[in-house]
Amino acid sequence: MKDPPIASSPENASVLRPDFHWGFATAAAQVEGAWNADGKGESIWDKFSRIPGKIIDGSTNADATRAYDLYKADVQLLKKLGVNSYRFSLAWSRIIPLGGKDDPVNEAGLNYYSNLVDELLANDITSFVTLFHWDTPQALEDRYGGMLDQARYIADFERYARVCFTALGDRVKHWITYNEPGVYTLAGYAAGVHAPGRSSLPGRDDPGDSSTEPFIVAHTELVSHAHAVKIYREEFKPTQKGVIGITLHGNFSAPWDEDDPKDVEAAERALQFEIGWFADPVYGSGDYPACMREQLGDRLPHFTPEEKALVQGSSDFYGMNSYTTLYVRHRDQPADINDHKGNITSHDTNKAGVSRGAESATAWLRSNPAGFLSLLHWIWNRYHTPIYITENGTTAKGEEDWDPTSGFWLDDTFRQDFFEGYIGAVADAVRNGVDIRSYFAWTFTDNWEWAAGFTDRFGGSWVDFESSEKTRYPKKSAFELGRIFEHLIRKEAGVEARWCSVQ
Ligand code: GBH
Repeated sequence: MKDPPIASSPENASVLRPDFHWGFATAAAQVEGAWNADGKGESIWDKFSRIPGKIIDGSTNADATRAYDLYKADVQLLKKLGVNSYRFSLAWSRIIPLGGKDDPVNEAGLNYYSNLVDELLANDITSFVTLFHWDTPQALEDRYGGMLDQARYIADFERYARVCFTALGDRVKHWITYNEPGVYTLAGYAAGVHAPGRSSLPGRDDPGDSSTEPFIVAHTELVSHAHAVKIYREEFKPTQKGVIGITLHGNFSAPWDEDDPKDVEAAERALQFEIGWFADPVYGSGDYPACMREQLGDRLPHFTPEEKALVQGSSDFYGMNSYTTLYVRHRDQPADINDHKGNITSHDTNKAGVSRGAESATAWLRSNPAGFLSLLHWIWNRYHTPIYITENGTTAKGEEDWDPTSGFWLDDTFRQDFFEGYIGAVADAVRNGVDIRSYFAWTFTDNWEWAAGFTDRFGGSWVDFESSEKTRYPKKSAFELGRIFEHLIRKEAGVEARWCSVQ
C-alpha cells in the first residue's frame, strides 16, 4: 500500500465540490457537561462514569468542556477556524429526561439545541445533527433494559426522533440517526468497557452475554434507525427537505501475509464483520453478510420481511467514521463463542515487519492514509452511496504535557501530517470517482473521551481542564485544516461568496 499525494499537493487543487462540507465533530456526552442542569435526566454514561474503575483517570463527564454553558464562544471559535459545518449530537435525556414515549419533554433542553442551531446559522455554519451518540437515558435502561427490548425501545426512539425533527427540522437539514452502532454494541455489550457495561467475557463479574446481546442490540439499532428514517421521510422531508442517514465506524483491514489466500480472505471477512454487519442490511443485500450467518448461526437475529423492507435503502448517505488500519491474520481454530470479528487476530506489523503506521498517543490508533484510501474504495465499490466522512482524526504524543503559559503555539506536527495524509486520500478517491461530500475532523476541542477520560486529546484546540472556564487554545492543525480545504474546495459563483463569508 502506497500513501497518496498529501492534501496540499498541487494536483489536488479544487478537486472537491463547491458545496463540500467541512468542520469539526463532537458528541453531547463528551463536551456538554451540565449533566443534570435545567431538567436534564441521567444518561447511562452519567451513571457509568461514576462507577469506580470504569474510567481510566477516575473522571466523570459531569463538566466535560462545559460546552453547554460556553456554546456561544465555541461558535465564535468555529467561525475563526473557517469551518462551513459543525457536527454535534443531541442528548436524549436533556430533551426527554426519562426517555419514554409518554414521558414529558424538557423545553429547556430543546431550547439549548435550538439556540445552538440558531447561533451556528447566524455565523453561516451548517448543522449536522446526530440523534444518538451512545447516551441512552438511564430510565430506559432501568425500565426494560434499553435496546435489549426491541419493541419497547423502538417506540421510545421513534417518539424522541419525532420531537427532534419537529423542533429543529426547520433549520437542520442533515440528520444522523446513530453514531457507530457497532461500537455502542461491542464496547457496551461484548467487552463491557463502555456503558451500559454488560459482558460475560472470562474474568468479568457483570451481567450480560457477550455471545448474544451485541447482535440483539445491533438489530435494535438498525430497525429503530429505519423507523426514524421512515418517519422523517414521510412526515418531515416533504416540507423540511433534508437528508437523513446513519454513521458507521470502520477500520481498514489488510492481510498480514498478502501471499496467503487465507489471510486475504480473513481481511475481507474482518471488513464484513466490522462494517458489513451494519452496512449490508442498509446499503447492500438487505441482510447480514453470509460469513456472519455462517459463523454465528441463529445467535445473529433474522430480519422479518417487514424489517428488511424497512432497513434496506434507509440511508440517504454513507456516514463514515474511520481512524486506522490493522493487519489481519486468519486463525486455524474454530471461532470462540464470544468472537465478533470473524475469527481473526489483528496485528501492529505485517509478516514483513512493516508497521501499520506512525504511532499516535493512543494504542489502537496509528496513521495510515493508504489504508484509509483503500477503505474509501471498498465502501464505494460495495455500496455505491455518497459518503459523508463524519469523523476522522488523531491524538499526538506529548500533548498532555503542553504548557499553555509557555508563550508558544501548540505546533502539532503529527496531527498536521495525519490530516495532510488522510485528506490527501479523500482528494485522491474523489479524483478517482468516489463521491465524497463532507469531512469532519474528530474533534473540535480536547474532550472527555469515554473510558479514556481526559487522557486522550483528539482536539483541534487544547483544553485546560484544570481551569474553571476550560480554556481552549487552538492547535496549529486546526488552522491548517482551513488552509487545506481552501485549496481543495472548488469555488463557484454564489458558493464562493458564502465560503468567503466564514473566513
Ligand atoms: C469514535 O469511535 C467515537 O465516535 C468518538 O465518540 C470517540 O471519541 C472517537 O472515536 C475517538 O475515540 O481501546 O483497544 O479497546 C471510534 C471507535 C471504538 C475506537 C473503541 C477505539 C477502543 C479500542 N473506537 N475503540 S481499545
